[in-house]
Amino acid sequence: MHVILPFSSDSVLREPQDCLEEMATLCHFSGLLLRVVEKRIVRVRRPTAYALIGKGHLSSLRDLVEREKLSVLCLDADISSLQQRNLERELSCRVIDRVGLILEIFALNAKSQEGRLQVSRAECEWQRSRLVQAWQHLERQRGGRGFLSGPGERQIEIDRRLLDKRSRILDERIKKLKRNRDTQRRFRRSCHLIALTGYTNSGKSTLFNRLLSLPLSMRQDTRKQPFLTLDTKIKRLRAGVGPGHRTLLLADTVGFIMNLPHFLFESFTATLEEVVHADTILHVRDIAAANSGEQKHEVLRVLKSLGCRGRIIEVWNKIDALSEKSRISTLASSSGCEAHALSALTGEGCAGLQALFSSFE
Ligand SMILES: Nc1nc2c(ncn2[C@@H]2O[C@H](COP(=O)(O)OP(=O)(O)OP(=O)(O)O)[C@@H](O)[C@H]2O)c(=O)[nH]1
Ligand SMILES: [Mg+2]
Repeated sequence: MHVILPFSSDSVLREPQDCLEEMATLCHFSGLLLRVVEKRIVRVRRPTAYALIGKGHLSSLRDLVEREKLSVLCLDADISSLQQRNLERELSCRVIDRVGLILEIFALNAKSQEGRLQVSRAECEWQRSRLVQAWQHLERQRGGRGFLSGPGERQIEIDRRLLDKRSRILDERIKKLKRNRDTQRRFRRSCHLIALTGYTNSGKSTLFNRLLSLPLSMRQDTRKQPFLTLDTKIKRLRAGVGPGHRTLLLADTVGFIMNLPHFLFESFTATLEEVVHADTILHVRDIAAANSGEQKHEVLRVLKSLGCRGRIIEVWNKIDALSEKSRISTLASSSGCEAHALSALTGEGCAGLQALFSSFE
């Protein structure tokens, strides 16, 4: 049995309820066979170095774990490995944080060699980011050999060196694969590259399949799961008809989610390079999602931080899932924003987007 505990402070702009639902989804698809038995919002005003939460919260959680016989506790918070250890000792159950869950999903969905290497690289960076806080308590202690360093400082150095070594090995292997990718990209340079990007589950892969009219065996997987697509897939796309038709390239890429730590993007630079180098970025939005606007801003923030230079065109997907009233208003506002409102699932509105492709240089 499991429980979810998003921690939210007053400074956090997101709705706690949205965070809870998102954590429940992440738990469900983590591959850890978690069954959510309770979702609870615990407000942490002053995080503690020991276990993030104070004595009062710890004691009420201890009661809950005992009463429900919980085996795992998932937190919507970044915790150091020291805080994790302390929480696990205090509560007598396993503790996993949000990034830990996301990494579990990444590991589950990484199919290619490059994808798996990038996930391992991200795991190294994650461990390293948690190390810094984990040994702070020992760093303050003096003693042992050396003049300035305490035992914590030596331990953190050992751990860091081990992680550095592993990161270097992974980097070398990723670099080798990247060279192949660069060669392929040089061959493709003459073709206009369109990258499908957007929030996870917005319908990028469904649109990819639709625009390419791929046969069943070659379609991208589009089950309703976060981060199902981890490896970039590129296919030729024919725009226009007759002898004057053009050949473009269409790329399906990894999706984004709120507040992903930057190291995760850094570990996935090889995959995200296609987005960075794209001539046109189709920003696929789930226009029926309750927090669609919030998702848009997160995606734009990430695209900016990646240094994307391509022209961004918005695609308002899932119009079939809207009520008749919001559908009419969405269609009206889409033309004002030069966005393409469509349904990748039913095909409605896709012809307008395909017609636009013929004008791409
Ligand atoms: N109702 C509706 N559902 C859609 C539409 N497009 C996609 N979906 C559904 O949304 C879910 C996610 O679709 P995907 O195409 O896998 O989304 P994605 O953006 O590629 O997701 P990740 O690769 O996991 O980031 C699936 O259950 C799709 O069937 C649409 O136009 N309408
Ligand atoms: Mg996908």
